[in-house]
Amino acid sequence: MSNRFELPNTSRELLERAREVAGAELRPIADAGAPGKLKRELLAALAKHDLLPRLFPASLGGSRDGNVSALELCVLREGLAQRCTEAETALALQGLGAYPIVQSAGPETAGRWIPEVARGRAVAAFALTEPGAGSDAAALSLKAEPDGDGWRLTGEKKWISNAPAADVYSVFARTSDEPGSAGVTGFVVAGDASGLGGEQLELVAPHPIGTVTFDGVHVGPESLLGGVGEGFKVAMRTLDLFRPSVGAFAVGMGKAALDAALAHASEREAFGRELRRFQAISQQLADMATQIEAARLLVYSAASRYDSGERVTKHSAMAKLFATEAAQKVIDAAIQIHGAQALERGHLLEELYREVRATRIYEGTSEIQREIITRELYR
Ligand code: COS
Repeated sequence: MSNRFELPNTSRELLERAREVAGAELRPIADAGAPGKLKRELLAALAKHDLLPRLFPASLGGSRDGNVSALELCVLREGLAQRCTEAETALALQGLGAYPIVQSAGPETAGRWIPEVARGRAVAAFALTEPGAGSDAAALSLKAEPDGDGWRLTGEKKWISNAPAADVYSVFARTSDEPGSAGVTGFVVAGDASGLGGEQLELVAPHPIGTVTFDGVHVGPESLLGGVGEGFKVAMRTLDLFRPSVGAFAVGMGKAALDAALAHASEREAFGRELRRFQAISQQLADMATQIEAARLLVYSAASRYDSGERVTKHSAMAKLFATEAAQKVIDAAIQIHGAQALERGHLLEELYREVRATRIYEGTSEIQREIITRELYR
C-alpha cells in the first residue's frame, strides 16, 4: 500500500471482481438454498472463482504466495457483502474457523485440514463462546482432561457459526483448574468425532449457527493449537486478524444500503419533487456517505497495520466498533428514506437490517471493543 488512505489498484480490482462474482454467480446459489442452512455449494463456488483459496498460503493448498493478508481479507469481504452477504459470511467463517489451525497447529494437522477448507470441501468453525461465557471468554468451562496421550473434552459451546454441521472445529477448552485465561488450551476437533453433537439455532443472524456438545470427545496430542495453556492467546490473535474484516463486511453492507438510498432518493418523488431535493433527506445522505467513508478508512488502516506486522489490538477493535455501529445507522436511515417498501420480506434493505445486527455482537460486542480500546490506551 503506497499510503494508508488509498487501496492499491490490484486491491480495487479484486474488490470489483468479488462484487461481480457475488452478484452474478453466488447470489443465485444462495437464493436457491434454504435460509440459514449451510450451503456447501456456495463454498465450492467461492473456491472455483479463486476467492476462498486466496485466504490461505499455497503451501497449505490455498493460492497466496505468503501468509494471509488482512487487507485482502477485508477487500474480499467488502466486495462480496455488497452483492451477497451469505457468500461473504461463508467465506469469512472458513477463515475464522481455520486460522487458529493455520497459525498454531502442527504441520501435519494443518496439512490435513487447511487444503480442504481452502478448496471449500471442508467446513470450518471457531468454537469459543459457551452458554455461560460470551464477552468474558476466559471464563469458559468446557473441560479437557488428560486421556491416554491426548485429552477428553466434556461440555458445551453455543452460538457457534457453522455448527453443528462443520467438518472441523477450532475449540477452546480448560485444561487446568486455574481460573481465567491461563488454563485455556486450543484443540482441533473433527466434526465426526465420537461424542460430538449439537443442534441448529434459529437466530436473527441469517447464517447457520448452533450448539456443539462434547460428551467425552477424545482428541490426540496432534490436535493441540499452540501449547497447553496458550489457547486464549491463539483465540485473541485470530480475533485481532478478523475484527477489522467484520468492519469490512459492515462497510460493504453500508455501501449497498447507501447506493439503494441514493437511487431511491433521485427516482422517487413526493410533493412534486425528488426526495433528494428535501434537505431532511439530502443531509442524511451526506451523513451516511461520511460514516461509510470513515469506517472504510479505519478498516483498511487496521488491516494494513496488521500486514506490516504492527500490534493491532486497538486499531482492530476501533475498526470493528466504528464500522458495525455506522453500518447499523446507515442501513436504518436507508430504510427510513425508502419507507414501507424496504420492510417487505426479501427487500435488500430488510435483509441487510437483519444481517447487520449480529455484527455488533459477534467477535466481541461493541462494549467489549470499547473495553479493549481503553485498556490499550492505558498500556
Ligand atoms: N493478542 C495476544 N494476546 C492477548 C491479546 C491479543 N489480542 N489479548 C489478550 N492477550 C493475552 C494477554 O496479554 C494476557 O496474557 P498474560 O496472561 O500472559 O499477560 C492474556 O491474553 C489474558 O488477557 P486479559 O487479561 O486482557 O484477558 P481478559 O480475560 O481480561 O479479557 C478480552 C480480554 C475482554 C479482550 C476478551 O475476553 C475478549 O476479547 N472478549 C470477547 C470475546 C469474543 O470476542 N467472543 C466472540 C467469539 S467469536 S463469535
